[in-house]
Amino acid sequence: MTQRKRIFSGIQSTGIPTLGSFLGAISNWEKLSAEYDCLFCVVDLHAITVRQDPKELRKYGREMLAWLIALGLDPEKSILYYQSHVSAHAELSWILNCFTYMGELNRMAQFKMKSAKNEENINAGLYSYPVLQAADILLYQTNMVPVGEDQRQHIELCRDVAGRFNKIYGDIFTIPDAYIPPVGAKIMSLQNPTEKMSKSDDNLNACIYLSDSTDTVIKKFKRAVTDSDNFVKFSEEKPGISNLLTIYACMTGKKIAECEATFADAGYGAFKQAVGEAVAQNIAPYQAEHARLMSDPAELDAIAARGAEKAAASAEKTLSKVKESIGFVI
Ligand code: AQP
Repeated sequence: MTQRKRIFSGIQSTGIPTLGSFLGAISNWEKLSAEYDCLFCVVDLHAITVRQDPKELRKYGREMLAWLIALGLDPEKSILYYQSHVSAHAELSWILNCFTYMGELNRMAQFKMKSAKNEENINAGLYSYPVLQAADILLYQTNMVPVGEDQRQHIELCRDVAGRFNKIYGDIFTIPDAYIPPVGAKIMSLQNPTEKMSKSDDNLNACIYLSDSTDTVIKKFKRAVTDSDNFVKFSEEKPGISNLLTIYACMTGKKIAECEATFADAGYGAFKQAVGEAVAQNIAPYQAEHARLMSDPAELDAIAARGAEKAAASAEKTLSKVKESIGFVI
């Protein structure tokens, strides 16, 4: 029997997931979970690289797990768990820190962006975030990592570190490939379409949260920043309209050119209304399922505990190989 290939991916418990993380990552996790052996992780260790309120962090952790299930990840088929429940992540991260160069980390775009936003708290964790991410992935002998475009650079670094380690110690880690979707890999802010839509954006209008009501979704799309020529066309010079076209294409399963044709004579008002309605309609059933799951936190905790147990057993195998190869007394 041939073994199924393995997928790992994670999402931070820093808030309610956005339309960006849904289209760039989670919707693909759901599709891929039918044919791969999958682990999906709420990466709460990553979340604390930015200061978090303890109550909120715990609340968003459970909420995120509930979102993953509501969005179609089946805990009977995929392993779902919290990163902090499997200590091997932190352990391998330390080891890989010793195989990652500061020059490599200095080049990471996310570190530059996040440290510019958090000048008062540029901590070592924020700097070595990609090393922990590499540990997350490599612990499970992952073949493929489905992520949004913003994570491409981190996956490249993970591959480099794994390759370096293997060169010294033999074939310890599987070298993973990134899976970046052809459409929807970078959903942009509705208020600044040259920046990524981000769940921790201070401007609530910039972001569609999966929990937003139909009215809120439609209002946010109506207020979306575009340009003034009133022509619905995908182009580099029209980042706002191009972003809305991408969202509409993902929501309806149509090609961008088809969407352009549909709205060729419509004007921006009608186009924005249609995008808002398509998104609201699409996310409503997930919201109902999320509310149902959140009404039973004990069951969510039990799912996470079962997931962590399976993940830890798998992680331990890689960690033992790593420790043995390095020369730790075992
Ligand atoms: N706007 C986006 N478009 C496409 N993909 C996106 N992802 C996030 N935003 C977009 C993808 O979602 C996965 C989980 O991301 P994350 O929440 O762990 O971290 P992030 O990329 O830092 O997302 P945020 O929303 O910007 O979080 P905060 O505000 O806490 O930093 C990843 O695969 C990511 O590519």
